[in-house]
Amino acid sequence: LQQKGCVIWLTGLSGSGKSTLACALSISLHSKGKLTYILDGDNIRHGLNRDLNFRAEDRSENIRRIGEVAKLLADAGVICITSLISPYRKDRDACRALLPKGDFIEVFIDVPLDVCEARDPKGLYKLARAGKIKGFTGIDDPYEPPYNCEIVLQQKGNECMSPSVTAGIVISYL
Ligand code: GGZ
Repeated sequence: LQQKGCVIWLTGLSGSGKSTLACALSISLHSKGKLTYILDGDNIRHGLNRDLNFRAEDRSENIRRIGEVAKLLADAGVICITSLISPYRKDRDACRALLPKGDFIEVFIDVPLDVCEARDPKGLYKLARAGKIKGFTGIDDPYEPPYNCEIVLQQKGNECMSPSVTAGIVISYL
């Protein structure tokens, strides 16, 4: 296997399209013969991180562990794609610091809150607005956008960004 590993770190609100982009990226990279692996917060919270909740310290620990796993995969030559809200800048920066310069590609999926909330694929925003979920990112918990990330995918207006287009932007960066 002749492949250099790296971490593509997707960050953004719930419903911004991180998982969809992760899948599109993975499929496209596979078609180019690349080995990839997706670490998705929602899945990993059922296994490795099932002891963690959504309080600030638990989110930080969730991100720290996934950052460490991503580093191991990248060391093994895998293109590791992470799909986590990862709302706190300091946690993302700590994961970046685990990797050699250039091997951590932070991608901000910049979709306005009102658009994510209108999509509400799992009905979680509705529950959060009703006070049935406390500490929901964007509603009553913060999201800190990156200052200096490698790629910003910015959605303007209500027109959905096509995952094949956004995946293409990330792949041309690579
Ligand atoms: C944010 C929550 C919460 C709260 C449950 N806040 O859109 P989803 O459903 O499928 O993805 C969200 C997922 C967030 O997990 P992460 O591991 O990515 O979060 S973090 O990086 O902050 O650790 C959402 C669901 O879990 N979910 N409660 N309170 N998202």
